Amino acid sequence: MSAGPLVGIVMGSRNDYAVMRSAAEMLTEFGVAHEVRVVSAHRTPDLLFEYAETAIARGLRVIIAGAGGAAHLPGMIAAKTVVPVLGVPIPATALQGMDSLLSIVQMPKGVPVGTLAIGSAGAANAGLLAAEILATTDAALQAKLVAWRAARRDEVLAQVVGDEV
Ligand code: RP5
Repeated sequence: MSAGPLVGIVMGSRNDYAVMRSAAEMLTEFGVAHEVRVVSAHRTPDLLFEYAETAIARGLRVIIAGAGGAAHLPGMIAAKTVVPVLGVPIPATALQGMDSLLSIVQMPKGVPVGTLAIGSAGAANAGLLAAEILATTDAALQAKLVAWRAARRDEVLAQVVGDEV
């Protein structure tokens, strides 16, 4: 495995981290090397270009991009690299992330962004999906993912709901 981060987690504002930490926590749970950066499409556009343009050379295999509002960050990163980009809509405005979801999911044909659910569930799933992508070439990681799923199954099977007579 590469010594550097395999997954880049970026977000438009440090305020997005309250949501995006769920992606980082998932990657930490699976021992996937990752980095976390604030990269804003409209506040730091030059950094955005540099981040995307150097992603392959730095060994990034997946980029998770979270953004609120008009949420152009995931699409702009995808426009500048062929590293797979997973987009997470952040509920940061009065529209509670619907604006971000529609911005991210409606990428024109030719520049894909894999779009997750709004908020923490989407961020966690982005982390899981990034691990699953890496696991296609990493049998040990794949085994961890299978074990994790089995543990979730067992939790549900052990649940008792209400009284039975
Ligand atoms: C977007 O605008 C960010 O992704 C964030 O969700 C939203 C608001 O940013 P802040 O004003 O909270 O920094 O760029």
